[in-house]
Amino acid sequence: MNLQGKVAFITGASRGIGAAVARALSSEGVKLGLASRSGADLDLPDALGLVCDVRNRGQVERAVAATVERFGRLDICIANAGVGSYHSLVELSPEHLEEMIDVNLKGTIYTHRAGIPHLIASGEGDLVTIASEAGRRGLPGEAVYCASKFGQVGLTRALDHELREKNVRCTNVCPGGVATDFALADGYGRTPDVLPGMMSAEDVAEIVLFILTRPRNHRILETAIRPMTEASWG
Ligand code: NJP
Repeated sequence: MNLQGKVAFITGASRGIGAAVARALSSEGVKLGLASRSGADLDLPDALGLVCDVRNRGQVERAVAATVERFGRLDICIANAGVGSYHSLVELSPEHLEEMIDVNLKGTIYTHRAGIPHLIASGEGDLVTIASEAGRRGLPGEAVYCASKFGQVGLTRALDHELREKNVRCTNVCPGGVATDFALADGYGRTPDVLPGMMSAEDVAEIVLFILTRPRNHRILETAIRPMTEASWG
């Protein structure tokens, strides 16, 4: 399916997976609303950089509205912004606990809630959540991250029921380790020692492009992607 002229809104688009998805969509002729706290537009053509903290529902609503105002429609809504912090539940700082729930879970709810009316109006909508393998399995030291990612997965699965008959396709993307700042951040992301085997952000962006370019007679509900260096956890 050709994406030329479609309009997408992406959160966490300033770097990592979000930026790679933005570049991949731009190369297919998609116009972009790119939301992040830094508001980078990545110097892409037909891209609107939007300063937006997804923890703030009003900012998310205004960023989606600005995208629609600029480009006249919204066909694709991608909730990607996310943070991770890995400790046992009792050792996890209250600040990181709140941040993971607020950014990963509430931010995704706010993003899709703001995008959905426009996706329905488009007549051919796509809603994508960048979740995680941690949204499919419980992982040690990741209780709150898993809780936030299971929440994203549940949200998107439920939205599939609400939106299928309105021709909006809803997809969870569940990667394992991806070599981004998220993975590199010392003591905050996943361990850097497994980086050489990790996937690239561009690998994930290719999957997203594949999902969005399927013929409209079917939809991909979930993709689980893992580097060859990671076990599949059963
Ligand atoms: O992370 P990173 P990834 N409001 O750190 C933005 C999931 N995932 O690309 O605000 C708005 O490179 C931040 O921009 P800025 C992961 O859970 C990853 O790896 O300017 N935006 C930046 O653009 C997440 O959901 C791995 O600082 C906020 C972006 O988010 C998604 O993939 C594995 C924000 C983060 O870029 C993208 O992560 C996996 C806020 N409050 C799932 N806070 C992995 N990398 O290994 C942050 O299973 N951002």
